[in-house]
Amino acid sequence: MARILITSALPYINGVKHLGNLVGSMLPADAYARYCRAQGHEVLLICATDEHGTPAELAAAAAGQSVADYCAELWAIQKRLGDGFRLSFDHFGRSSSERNHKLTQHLAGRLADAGLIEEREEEQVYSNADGRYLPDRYIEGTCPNCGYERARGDQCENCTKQLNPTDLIDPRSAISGSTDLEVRKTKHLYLKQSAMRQRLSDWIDSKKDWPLLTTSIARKWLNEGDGLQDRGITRDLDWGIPVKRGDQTWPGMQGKVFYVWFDAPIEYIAATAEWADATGQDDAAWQRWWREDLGAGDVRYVQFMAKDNVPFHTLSFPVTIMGANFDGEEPWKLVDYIKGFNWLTYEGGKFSTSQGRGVFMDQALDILPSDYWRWWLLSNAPEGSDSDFTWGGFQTGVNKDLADVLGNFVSRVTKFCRSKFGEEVPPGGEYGAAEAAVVAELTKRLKAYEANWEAMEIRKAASELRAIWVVGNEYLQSAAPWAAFKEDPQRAAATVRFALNLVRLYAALSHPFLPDTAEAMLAALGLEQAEWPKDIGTALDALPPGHAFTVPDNLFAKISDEMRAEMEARFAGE
Ligand code: B3M
Ligand code: ZN
Repeated sequence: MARILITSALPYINGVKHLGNLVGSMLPADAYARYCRAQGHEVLLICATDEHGTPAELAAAAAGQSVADYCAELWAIQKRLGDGFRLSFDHFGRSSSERNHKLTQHLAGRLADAGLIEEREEEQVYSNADGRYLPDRYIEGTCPNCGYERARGDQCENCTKQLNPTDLIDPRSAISGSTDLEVRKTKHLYLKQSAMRQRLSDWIDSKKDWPLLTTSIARKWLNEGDGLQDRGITRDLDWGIPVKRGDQTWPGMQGKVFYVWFDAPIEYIAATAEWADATGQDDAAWQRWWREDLGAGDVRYVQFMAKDNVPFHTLSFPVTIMGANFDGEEPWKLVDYIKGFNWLTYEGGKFSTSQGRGVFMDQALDILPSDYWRWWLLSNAPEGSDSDFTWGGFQTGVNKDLADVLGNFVSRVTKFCRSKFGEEVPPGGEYGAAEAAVVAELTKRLKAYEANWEAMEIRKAASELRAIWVVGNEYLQSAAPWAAFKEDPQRAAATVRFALNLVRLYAALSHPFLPDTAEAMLAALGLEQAEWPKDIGTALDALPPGHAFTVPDNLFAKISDEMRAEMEARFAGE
């Protein structure tokens, strides 16, 4: 039994997230956590809303609310939707929490003590038309690195380079489009990332098992050009965590807040403290996940995120973590494995809130139960490359995998049993060669399925699971108890008993992907849970003759062509 800490990238507060956001971090983190729990590991799954920065301010202004009220409301909405998708977070926190204020200020103080923070007079863009400083991503312009014309002031989304706003060529306000911008002088704190370059580089080199997607992005910014740049970690904004050094004021920093990307990853830790608070535990309870000197030495820490977040998690946040331990007094836990994702596109293009293009989490749950989405999204997760959501592909995935394979199997065996033997696992007959062959095949497939999960190869895990369901269908098809029943009812009884045990096995194995369906399958079998199989033969002997069951409602409804067409039209955008 291991201890596994899992964090999902924190969804930004400004609005309901779309399916691409969901599959890029939160959903796979949940599925992996469910798998790990099923193995008997001690798991802590943490997420939170990322509430600071200009987008939150602007979204609140657009909604005519104070930023605090807006964030509270959107947090509640995101929490409810996460619950709707069965995201099994141990805690869904808020980066605006008191815990994060304190911890961010504390770590900034530690970094200053380490000599890793430097005050610099900075030139910052002020928009006369907008009457405000324009931070980071509210300045658009041409990327100096790759020439992309719509690069943002914090990062170029085309080449992933982290930028400072004044790096942009031909800048304009992303709020008003105005080019009436002036550069004003203002003082800010810089984190001397460059001083940690060698340590970061050695650390990345030591991660032999990390996927190329992750290490190549990190190496790129460590090694290209002048190497790793220092980062401004404060901003001239009202909303955010006030710049303090521990609990002391920071001279010259009055009225400024920390940069959202400085405090957001710290919220992984702070949210764990929020979890301890919410569950009536003391500090030791969260520290044993995060402090190597306080019990986190044996924790394996895994992060899930989309690829544009990778530089912040392989470079910036590790600088905070490593830097804060400059004197060996505060050994915070560094990430052990980063699972990065590419993009999910929508019908060949981008999801867009403003154009109403693509499906967002609230809409998805209004249309179909969460397991339908979970299955398609996870079995098509953008792992090796981008994937594209199409209604046609979704229809095929739901109808073929869920309805025709899993749903059909469960329905056939339970209905047939009820009609011939009643609603109890039938006695009689013996398992023979056909059953032995299924046990042998599933033993092999279970190994592969587990190996895919261990490697966090989610698409491969999904296709292995599908193959495991197919084995049951093919078994039932060729054993054909409906035909055997007349001449050899004992044989039919053994087949049905074996197949009912397969339903139980499938519930256990499907649970990381399909938690509600797994629960419905178990409920039909009168079980509360089914442990993960250690041995297929034993697992398929679990339900004894006489065990009562009920026939569940159809597990999945098929998506019709009419519905597909209607949905295609509804979400196509302007
Ligand atoms: N909030 C993702 C985004 O909105 C960002 C992740 C933070 S993880 C610490 O682009
Ligand atoms: Zn670029």
